[in-house]
Amino acid sequence: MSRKPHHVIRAASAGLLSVAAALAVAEFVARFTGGQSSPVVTIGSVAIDLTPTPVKEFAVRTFGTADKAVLVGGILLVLMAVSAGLGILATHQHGLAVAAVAGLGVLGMLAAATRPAMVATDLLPALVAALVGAFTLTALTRPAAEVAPGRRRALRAGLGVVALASLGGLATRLLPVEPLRARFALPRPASPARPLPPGTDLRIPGLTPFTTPKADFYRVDTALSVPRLDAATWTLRVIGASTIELTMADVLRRGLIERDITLTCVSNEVGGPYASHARWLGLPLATLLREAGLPPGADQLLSRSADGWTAGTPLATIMDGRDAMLAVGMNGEPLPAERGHPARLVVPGLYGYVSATKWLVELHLTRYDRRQAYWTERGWATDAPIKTASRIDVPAPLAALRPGPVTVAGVAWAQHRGVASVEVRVGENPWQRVRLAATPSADTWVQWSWTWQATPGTHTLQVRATDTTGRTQPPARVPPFPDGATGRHSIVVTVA
Ligand SMILES: Nc1nc2c(c(=O)[nH]1)N[C@H]1C(S)=C(S)[C@@H](COP(=O)(O)O)O[C@H]1N2
Ligand SMILES: [Mo]
Repeated sequence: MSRKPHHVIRAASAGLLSVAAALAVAEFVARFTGGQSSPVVTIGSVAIDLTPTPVKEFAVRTFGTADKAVLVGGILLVLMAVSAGLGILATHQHGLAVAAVAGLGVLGMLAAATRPAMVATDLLPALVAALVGAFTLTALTRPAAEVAPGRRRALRAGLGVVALASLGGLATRLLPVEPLRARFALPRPASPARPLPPGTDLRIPGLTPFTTPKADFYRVDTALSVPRLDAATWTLRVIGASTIELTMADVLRRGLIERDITLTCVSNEVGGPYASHARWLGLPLATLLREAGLPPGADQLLSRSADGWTAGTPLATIMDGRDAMLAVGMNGEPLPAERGHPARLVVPGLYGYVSATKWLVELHLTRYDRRQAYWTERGWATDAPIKTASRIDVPAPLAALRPGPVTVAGVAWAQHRGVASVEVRVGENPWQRVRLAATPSADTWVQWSWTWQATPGTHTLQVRATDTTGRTQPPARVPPFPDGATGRHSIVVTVA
């Protein structure tokens, strides 16, 4: 082909600019229609839902909590490549290229239309993106000879408008998100948590604190854009033998309980970070479900989030006397937006994907043979009690230590059964029982510590916990899919 490189670069830039302007204006519109309607978010959400489980596992393992940023970055990269290509196409197949840019916008509309919680206005950002993209590409790449001078001026004015709107769109991305409306006051619990027993937190440098600081609490969910529900207009539908509907005032009026409960994600690898602790305030779930009435044959509580995500919890577990709750408070405050404001489920002893629905809007008493939840549809286990786990936090892996006394410490958990003992082993030496810190209940993790008389050399330190049913963590390493990882955490250190 005889085209000069700078022509190609100009054409590619025109394509890039058109799609960038389209996306920026879409962001501006999404500022009004809600973050969930941004085309990058809807396309990303479709990608998340369609991604095969092993790939998702790989993403969580490799990128951790940055998985969402990586996904959005990937989508933007693909879009950039496609739009540069369309810009080049426009120099010889003008109409086709413009149609293709508009087609990208239509794809965005399709993505928005397939979101479970979509409303008609969610289509607007992608629709506007399609129009802006097609117009901008036309204005930038139409051969000058074809355009009458008067039209040319109009095109230029139009481009100016698009440029301004794009700047506006970029600015809205940089603005901080608005705070949650109606930050209701939490009532005093009818049944308060007992104060943490003395010695619950050993406060050893490097050891995971007993109560997780707000900023460090692990976050795992499929929401690319955090749903921002208004507690003042929020309602919860409970579908049982009868259907009842509650407002936040209805929830807060009932007797609330306050409990210490440690959450854990099924995707946590041996030694991984996806467990965190908080003090939760909420309505006992069993009371609420009895109020709606348990339909005969119901064995599953299917809970639904405002963004369409679902979890299935065994009804028998919820009703067995444990502190399963509809939580509205966390560490003395209303739930933060990313924790499910204004209400979520918390069920001690079960992994989050079968128990901890955030942005909760519906509870449905049903049967496992009738309805499946989000992750069980994707092959994860129907029943998922948290497996016993233990982790070494200090010393750090590959630490260089001096001979003599060394503090070894970490956490262990076996929610609702409780941790009975933790043992540590250096190399092939006998297992040593370590000191367990105090805990408020069996529904939390426990800190442990041990003083090791370190001798020169390279050593492997290994940990294992035994729960109160007498079962010790098995040595076999299994990955998280489909019902949680097993295996023993170990670290290597050198003493010189
Ligand atoms: N709406 C909604 N709730 C959800 C999820 C989700 O993807 N969407 N993920 C669940 C999973 S897998 C876990 S482990 C917990 C994590 O809760 P956290 O993010 O508050 O730590 O939330 C659960 N609740
Ligand atoms: Mo999870």
